[in-house]
Amino acid sequence: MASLKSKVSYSCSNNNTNSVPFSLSSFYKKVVTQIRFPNTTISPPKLQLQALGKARAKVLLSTKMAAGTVNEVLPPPLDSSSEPPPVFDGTTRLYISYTCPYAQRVWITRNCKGLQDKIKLVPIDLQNRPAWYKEKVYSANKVPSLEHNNEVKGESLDLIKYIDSHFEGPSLFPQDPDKKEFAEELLSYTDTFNKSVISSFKGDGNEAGAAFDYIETALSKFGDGPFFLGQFSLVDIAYAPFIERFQPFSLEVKKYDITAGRPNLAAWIKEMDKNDAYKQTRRESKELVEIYKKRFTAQL
Ligand SMILES: N[C@@H](CCC(=O)N[C@@H](CS)C(=O)NCC(=O)O)C(=O)O
Repeated sequence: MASLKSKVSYSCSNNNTNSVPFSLSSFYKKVVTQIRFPNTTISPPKLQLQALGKARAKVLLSTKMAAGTVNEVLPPPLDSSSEPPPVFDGTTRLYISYTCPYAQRVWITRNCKGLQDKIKLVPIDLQNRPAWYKEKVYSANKVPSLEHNNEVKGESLDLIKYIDSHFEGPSLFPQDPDKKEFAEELLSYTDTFNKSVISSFKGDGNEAGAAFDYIETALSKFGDGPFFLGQFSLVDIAYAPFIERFQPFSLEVKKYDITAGRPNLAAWIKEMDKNDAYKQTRRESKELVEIYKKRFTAQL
């Protein structure tokens, strides 16, 4: 007997019901524990629709959508030949680049909160950037930026907090004061962490081990892993796009396994790999390694 539970991903909770911190969790649990399917050759989505009937299927699909589990058709990037979108027409737009880790943080947050219908993705080709992006949208000319309520805001760490607090969907920031304080510490450490690792990739030193040790220790701070703060949060989102790049590059080019001797980090990566909202934002690690090779190997 395959239960629906194995087919529905709790994108933000990673199928780990113990870590589901959100009000939606009890709803998910109710839905998934009520419905079971016999083994069959029918593909899972079809099977789900048939077995559920229209009304319940609708509930399930919207649940999957809210949890970021429905695969979105991603729009092609806009380049110098593209017309600008009708900026400030009331649409909320998230300008990203598909390969930018900073933009990815905001994209994951949007998916995790189930805001696919509320926040429109506008990918930009940074290599062939449209002039209107700087002129009409975001004068800093970087991604990510968010067009919302007739304003455009930038800076990924500010944006993930902004989206978490200004939009519906499960809260991605802890309530507990100790965890809140540690969340801020971890968020402000992200730049130092990235710089240390990247400088070691450039061959400037050997700070990467210490930076990964910091993460390993942070992951055990409250003893309620696998996430930084027990529950999945903005902190996991802030680190994920970078660790996603550092791990394969380090292994392939530096012959250094960042998870060796770091069981908490290994468990965190494994858990993050199950997160559908995050998975939809990921690129092939081969592509990411190639980008880093171009950026760093010339300097090695
Ligand atoms: N501190 C910014 C960094 C954003 C950033 O550097 N984005 C890169 C792409 S990954 C960018 O837009 N670069 C274009 C440029 O610097 O011209 C944030 O956290 O959002």
